[in-house]
Amino acid sequence: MADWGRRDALAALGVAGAGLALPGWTQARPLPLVRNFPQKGAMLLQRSRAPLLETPFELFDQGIITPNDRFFVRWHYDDIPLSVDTNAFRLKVDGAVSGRLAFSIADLLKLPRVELTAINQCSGNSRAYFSPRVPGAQWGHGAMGNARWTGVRLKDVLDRAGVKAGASAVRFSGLDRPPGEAPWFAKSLSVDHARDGEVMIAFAMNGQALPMLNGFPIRLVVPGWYSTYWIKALDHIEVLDAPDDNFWMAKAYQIPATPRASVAPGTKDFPKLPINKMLPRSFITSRGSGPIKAGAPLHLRGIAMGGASGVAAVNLSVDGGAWQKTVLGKDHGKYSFRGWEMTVTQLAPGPHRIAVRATNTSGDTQLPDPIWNPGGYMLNTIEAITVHAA
Ligand SMILES: Nc1nc2c(c(=O)[nH]1)N[C@H]1C(S)=C(S)[C@@H](COP(=O)(O)O)O[C@H]1N2
Ligand SMILES: [Mo]
Repeated sequence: MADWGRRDALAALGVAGAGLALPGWTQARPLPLVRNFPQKGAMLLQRSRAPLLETPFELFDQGIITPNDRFFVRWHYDDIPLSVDTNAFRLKVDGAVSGRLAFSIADLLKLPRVELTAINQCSGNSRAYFSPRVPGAQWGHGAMGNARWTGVRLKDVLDRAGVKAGASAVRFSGLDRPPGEAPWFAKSLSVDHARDGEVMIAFAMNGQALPMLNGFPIRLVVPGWYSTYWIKALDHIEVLDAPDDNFWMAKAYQIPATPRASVAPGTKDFPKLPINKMLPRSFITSRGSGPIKAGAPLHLRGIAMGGASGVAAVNLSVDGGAWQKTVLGKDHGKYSFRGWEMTVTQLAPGPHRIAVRATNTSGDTQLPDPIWNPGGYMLNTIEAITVHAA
C-alpha cells in the first residue's frame, strides 16, 4: 500500500512524468510484487479487482517463452470466471450462420490441432512511459508475453457453423460479466480475418491448460494483433451481417489514423480507427546494475518482436554511433519473440547510451522520437539504457 501511495503522490506532483528528474525511476517502478493470485508466481500488482498483473521485466532475460505462472493478466471487469465446469461448458456460434452450433470441449478437441508461438501484448503495454502521461493502467514493459499456443483454427469452427454469404464481422465474448448497464466486453474481426486460418481458439499455453486468469478453458489467439482481440474464456461467437458498432469496437481502443498512431500531445479530435496490428519492438534484457569495466567486452542480450511480421534485424547503437547488426537467436516463427545478442567492445570510461532497434520483414522499423495518443497505445519508440564504464 505504501508503494501505491508513493507512486500516486509522485504522479500527482508531476514528477514521474518529467522524464529527466529521476534517473532510474522508470526502471525501478515502485509497484508491489505479490504472490497471492491463483496459478501465478511473483507479479507486479497494478490493480486487484479486476486483476491487472504485470510481468517483472527481469523475467524476459530468462528466455523467449514467458512461463504461464508469470504471464501478465488483464481483465476489464470484476466479475471474471473463477471456476469453469468443463463438462457443461459450451462455445456457442450463432448469428449469420446456416446452423447455430454449441461446441463442447470434446467437440473442439476433435478438430485438427494447430500450434503457434505468438506474443500477446496489451495495447497499453509501456503506457507508463508516455509523456505527457495519459490515464489508464501505468504498465511498464511487462504487459506482454510470448507463449506456444495449442488449439484449433477459428476457420474450422466457423466453417462447421456455415458463415452466410455477405456476413461482415465475427464478434467474440467470454464468461466475464459487466456491472450494471455497462457494455459487455466484446471484440470483433472482419470475416476475412477470422477465416484466415491463423486466428485460433487455444486450449493450451506452453503445453498446459490455460491458467484461469489467462482465459481457461479456451481463448482466442489473434497472431500479430494487440491482445484486446484475444478474448479469454471465449464462450460466444456471433457472426454479424454489418460492421460491429458495439462500444468496445466503435468507441474504445481507437487509435489516431496517423503514422505511428501519433498526434500532438493533448489533441482530442482526429480521425480514428480501431487498434489492430502490432509494431516492431526490441529490448535489452541483460541490464546489469553497477559499473562495467572500461575497455573490456560487454555482452548484451535481449528480445525483439516484428509485430505483424517477423523480425528481420535487430541493430544496436552505442552513443549515437552507427547501427550495428546483432546476432539473432533461433526463429520460433514470425509472431514470436526473437532473442538477439551482441558483444560491445572498448567502452571508454564514463556513461554510455546503448540503444536497440528492431526492423521487421515488412520493412517497418522503430524510431527514436516518442509518440503520443490519448489512449497510451502502441508505444514502440527505440529503447535505450545507460551503462557506466569505469
Ligand atoms: N473475456 C475477456 N477477454 C479479454 C479481456 C477481458 O477483459 N475479457 N481483456 C483483453 C485485453 S485488453 C488483454 S490485454 C488481454 C490480456 O490477456 P492475458 O490476461 O491473458 O494476458 O486479454 C484480452 N481478452
Ligand atoms: Mo489490453
